[in-house]
Amino acid sequence: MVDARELLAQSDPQLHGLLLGEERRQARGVELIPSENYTYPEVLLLLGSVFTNKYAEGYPGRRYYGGQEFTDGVEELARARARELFRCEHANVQPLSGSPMNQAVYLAFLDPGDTILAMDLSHGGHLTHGSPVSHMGRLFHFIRYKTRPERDGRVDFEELRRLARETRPRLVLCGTTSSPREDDYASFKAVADEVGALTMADISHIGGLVAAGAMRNPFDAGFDVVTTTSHKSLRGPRGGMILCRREHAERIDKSVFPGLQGGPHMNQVAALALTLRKAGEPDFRAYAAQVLLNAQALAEALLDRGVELVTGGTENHMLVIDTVASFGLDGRVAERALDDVAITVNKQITPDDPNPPLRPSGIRLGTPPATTRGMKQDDMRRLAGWIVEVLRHPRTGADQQRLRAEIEDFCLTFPVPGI
Ligand code: DSN
Repeated sequence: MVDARELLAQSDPQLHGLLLGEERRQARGVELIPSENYTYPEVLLLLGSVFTNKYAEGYPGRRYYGGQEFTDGVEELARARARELFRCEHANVQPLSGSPMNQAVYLAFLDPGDTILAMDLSHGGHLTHGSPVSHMGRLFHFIRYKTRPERDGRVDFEELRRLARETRPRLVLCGTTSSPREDDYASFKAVADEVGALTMADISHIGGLVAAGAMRNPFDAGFDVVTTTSHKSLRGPRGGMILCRREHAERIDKSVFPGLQGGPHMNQVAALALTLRKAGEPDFRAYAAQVLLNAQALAEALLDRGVELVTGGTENHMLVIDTVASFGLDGRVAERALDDVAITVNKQITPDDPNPPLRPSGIRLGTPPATTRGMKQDDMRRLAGWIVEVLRHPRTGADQQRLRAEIEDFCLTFPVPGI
């Protein structure tokens, strides 16, 4: 059998070098970006499999091209596993990623100009939740609610109710991309019901934690639609899923294809099917519980060292450090200082941030990838120590190299699956 790696090294040494570099970076450093993870070796295999060759427009049993005897089986498996895991009546597993996934939901139910109530970007919402720089923000009329002025990350549901009565949204959207709080789905549903709006929860960040029963499931509060990406806490291939009640199935499916997308990426759907099987196993439930324990340990260790966390702690897998308040550094400088010692985080805007998005006031950290590598609470405390040390006294020269080597040695004791 031809060794694909050797082939790549011969046919494109430059690209091969970049692949080796990225593998080395992932193995020697630690990924603390909360939306990332290290996927399963089987997912890497399926992503690189012959399923990538196949066009499969349509849905199982209703395709536009022939040769679907295996792709139909793959998609059926993924759909059935998603329904069981998230306890829902219908699953569309074709969205290519998170943004088209959310777009497909809006376009399934709403007309241009319709009103959607969604979380403000700086308070935790996503770009597709109505940021003016997203096409969705131009197409629909987003009213963006915020968390309470106390900066505790909670939503003021009286204020939300007032906004809903005033603006009569057709859709009430919750779910966040940078909030360390767990959503109160029942209260969102009560507000939406009062004004006759549909309910949608974007649980992209916490999809794996919900699947494992470690966090609340919006369907328990009677939500209409739930969206989640598959590559974050769920640990799968890049992609998205739209989960919904049976009555919405046809609208959702038509909106994804032919409304928004062409052929699904069947290699990705196959990898998702595998991911969903793994997510139903006891090991994954233990993993999700450890993700939360690690986030608590990291938060406590940072707070003990006087670090200011937005919302004062975490209820999920992520935390946001106000680096300006804690260290007098903007998020871009903090991200770079940590990158220099092999700790990868991302700069993050904070609620009503006075600074611009590329030079915001904070950084965002999360525990799913480190937990995948087997790190536990003691390791989080060690990481917290390094983070504070570096941000208090950003390192340069030989001093930086010494610390980087120490952190790399630590990381190398936790192998990256698939490398
Ligand atoms: N890029 C994702 C995140 O980091 O949260 C959301 O789009």
